[in-house]
Amino acid sequence: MQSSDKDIIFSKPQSQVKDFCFDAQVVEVFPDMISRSVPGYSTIIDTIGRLSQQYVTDNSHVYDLGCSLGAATLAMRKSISAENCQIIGIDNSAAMVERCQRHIQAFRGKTPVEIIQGDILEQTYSPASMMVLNFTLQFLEPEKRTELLAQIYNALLPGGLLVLSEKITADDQTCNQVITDLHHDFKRANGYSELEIAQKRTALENVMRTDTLATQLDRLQKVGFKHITPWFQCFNFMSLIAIK
Ligand code: GEK
Repeated sequence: MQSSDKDIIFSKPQSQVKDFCFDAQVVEVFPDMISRSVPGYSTIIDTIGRLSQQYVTDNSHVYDLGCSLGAATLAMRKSISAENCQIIGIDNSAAMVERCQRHIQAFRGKTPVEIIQGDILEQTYSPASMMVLNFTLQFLEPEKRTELLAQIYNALLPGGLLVLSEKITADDQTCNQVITDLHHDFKRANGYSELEIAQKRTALENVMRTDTLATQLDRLQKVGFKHITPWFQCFNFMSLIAIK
């Protein structure tokens, strides 16, 4: 991923912490922010690339939903060997899309990429062999999440793959505290102060509502996926694969 400025957005005390949004200020520091905040992010991106080599089939579409700066899109474009495919990245943040388009153009690759600004709930999806929701579903209204997964299931070709990565809450309160503390330790070890951790937490409270693994599995089953497994977990961050 491209180099970026250091994330110091929450380093100064704010009299009132506003809800988090993916604006120009966040775009500037996004690669640094996500790599210092999400344990296993680079492993997940690399694995999405590896899975695309295996699952993307000739003459199909590939979607990166909530693509941000296109890290998963680029990992897939590097690895896809199938012919006549198209990768479509969608994000509803104008600032992200503008930066993502410039970033993608800086790299070469045989698979064409289109980056679209829009709400992933309001798209018409073409037949796809692989779709990625890498830490995006958690930003949708909880009651819209099943609707999106149903759209994804319908768009996927038989044998098609969804990668769903999410921050999760553990069912058990004691365990939830343990994994939350471990995540905060991870952030401290990556240079975030107590103030930054606390203010970011407040900023995300209303915009990122996390589910349990049981809820994630239940939704995927409800929309029709038959083959589902978590393949990665570090603290309260995990990634699942679901195959149609
Ligand atoms: C990565 N996947 O680097 N429609 C479209 N985009 C949305 C919507 C929506 N309804 N809601 C949120 N977003 C990326 C990281 S970040 C995760 C994904 C994070 C977008 C939002 O604008 C942001 O760019 C992205 O989803 C979530 O692999 O920052 O924790």
